[in-house]
Amino acid sequence: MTLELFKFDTCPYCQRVMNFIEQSGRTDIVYRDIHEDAGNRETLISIGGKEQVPCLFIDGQALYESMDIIAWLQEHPQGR
Ligand SMILES: N[C@@H](CCC(=O)N[C@@H](CS)C(=O)NCC(=O)O)C(=O)O
Repeated sequence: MTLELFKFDTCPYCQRVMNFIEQSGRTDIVYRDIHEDAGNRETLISIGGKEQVPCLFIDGQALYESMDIIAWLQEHPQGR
């Protein structure tokens, strides 16, 4: 399963998700910063349909909303 988190670092909702990821110790999520790389922003908009972050791509499918992302990650621990 491929997990990619579209984010930027000063976004408090992104921080919430990234803090959760860090605390849970999981290492299976690739970060895609939309401010550091315009290509990431374009990918987010073209696939997700809007520029909002955080957005977790789960095998290329977009999941928005920080609390929904955290809930999904809790339900899908790394390596299971
Ligand atoms: N309810 C959302 C709020 C996310 C949000 O407002 N993100 C801001 C950045 S801090 C954003 O992407 N704004 C641009 C937009 O919504 O198009 C969440 O919890 O994830």
